[in-house]
Amino acid sequence: MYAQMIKTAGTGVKSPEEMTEEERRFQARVDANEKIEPKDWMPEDYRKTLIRQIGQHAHSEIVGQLPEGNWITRAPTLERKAILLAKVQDEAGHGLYLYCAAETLGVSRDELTEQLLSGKMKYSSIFNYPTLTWADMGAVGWLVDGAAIMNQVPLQRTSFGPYSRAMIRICKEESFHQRQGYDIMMKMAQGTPAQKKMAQDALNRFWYPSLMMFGPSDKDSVHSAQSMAWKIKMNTNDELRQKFVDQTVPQAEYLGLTVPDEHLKWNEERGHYDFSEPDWSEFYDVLKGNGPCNTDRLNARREAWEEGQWVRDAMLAHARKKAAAKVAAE
Ligand code: FAQ
Repeated sequence: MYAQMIKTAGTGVKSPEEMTEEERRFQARVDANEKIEPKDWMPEDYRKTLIRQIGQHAHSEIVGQLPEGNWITRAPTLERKAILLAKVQDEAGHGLYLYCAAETLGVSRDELTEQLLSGKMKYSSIFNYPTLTWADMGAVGWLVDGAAIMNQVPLQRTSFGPYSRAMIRICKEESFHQRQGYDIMMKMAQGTPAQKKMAQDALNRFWYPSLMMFGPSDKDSVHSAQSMAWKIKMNTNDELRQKFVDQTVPQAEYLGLTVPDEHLKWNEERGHYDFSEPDWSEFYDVLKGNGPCNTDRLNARREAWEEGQWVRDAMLAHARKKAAAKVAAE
């Protein structure tokens, strides 16, 4: 713990001397890789950070259905349609596990949804980009799910039990998603010149937005130091971005496609690729709500929420009726 604290000095992370006895005991449990469970004592900011991250993650899975859902009716074959449908349904399931994990921290799904719709809570920037062609289904599976797995595999070891357990299941499904995306890219890249061009165009448009999924550069990441001290995050944003680039560039080469970065180069000394940073002003602009699809995405979620009100009302009325009948029978 001390090494961690020294490393994060000046980042707002409390030193052991600044902690209360309860906080020291909590940090010792985290350092010993014990899982923190919902009823355990936890610092209020740990709880809030988890609600923010898990809630944002859940919203991403739910909003993330929209760009691919857009192509279900236009998939080129029945088999591709069935696969895409299953993938999009998986994302809905991921959202539900994550909302359940967040609920164990004392926030309701309704509250989280209201915060999403009011713009108080975020979802991943990537889902504010449009999916213009069938090749984009390949790029989303390959790059977006690829980036998601890179981030989520370490989160299987995160300190909060319900989040960690949700991640184990989610990661298994994400790896299938990534493969189906790569398979689409392969078909397109090996297809007609027009299909290969579509695959290249999809890579061109999704490359930098995928790099942005890992969050701002470490120097601008406000939450990383504390989240890593609490093992809510296991790696920094830049570490994961680098791993993603190192893994993905050879995959692009295998497809015969070109990563749209003229500065991309293998650095023998570092044992990593050197690459260009995304345009961070674009990232912050998308976060502010000015991406190409922000308004559409939120409108779609708002409509679904409003149209589903009668279902929630009916289920609540049924639950109340059943509870009243049980009391009457006792
Ligand atoms: N988009 O201090 P940091 C998926 C915000 S799942 C929007 O570095 P942190 C599956 C951040 O919230 C994809 N906002 O923040 C799928 C903070 O603002 P705040 C989602 C972003 O939390 C595939 C501010 O910037 N995955 O794709 C983004 O320590 C295909 C400062 O940043 C997860 O959520 C962004 N990209 O690190 C579904 C994984 N990046 O809240 C369908 C779990 C940063 O103070 C189809 N989350 N911000 O107002 C995490 O690992 C972290 O939350 C990070 C951000 C790494 C995303």
